Amino acid sequence: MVLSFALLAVAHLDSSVSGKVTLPNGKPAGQAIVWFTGSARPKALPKAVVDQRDRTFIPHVSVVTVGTRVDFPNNDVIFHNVFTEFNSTKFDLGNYPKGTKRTQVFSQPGLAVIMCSIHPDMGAYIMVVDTPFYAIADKRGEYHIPSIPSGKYKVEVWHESGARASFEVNPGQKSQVDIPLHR
Ligand SMILES: [Cu+2]
Repeated sequence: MVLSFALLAVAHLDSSVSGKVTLPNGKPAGQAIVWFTGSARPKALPKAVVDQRDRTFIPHVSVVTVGTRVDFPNNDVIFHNVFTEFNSTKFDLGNYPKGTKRTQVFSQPGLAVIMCSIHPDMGAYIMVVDTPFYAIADKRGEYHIPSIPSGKYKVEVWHESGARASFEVNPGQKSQVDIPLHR
């Protein structure tokens, strides 16, 4: 009786998933975005910001859940513009000065490519995901997703270089998932 109770408890425990993402050349895929889509739907994040300082969007790569409102403050001494291509739709938040901000809600999953029409070398990416289970790999390509319920998930991985991966996994059966990307 005690034993069966223990097994039941283990079976229902959430697991964590970790691993290393590598590029097709074997190097670490730093800032790769990894997300596990299953039956759980996410809440919108309470806050997300892509800042503009020193002619740079910060962070360069971010991930948000569907429905998240992203602020784009201008904290630079010069004017910036923010325009986005998202799900083949272009948004233009206009040109705006230091100390002001514009906001965009991302209501569907997909990749948003953020650009500034004044400074063509400025760029950032926001991946919008329809799941609460995601991570951005560190510069060594290592990612960690804490507390994910066991079950079948579609894993998708995106990297700025264009390298990708897509496969299925059950985190209840496998806690170390290394991911080699391909073109
Ligand atoms: Cu700019």
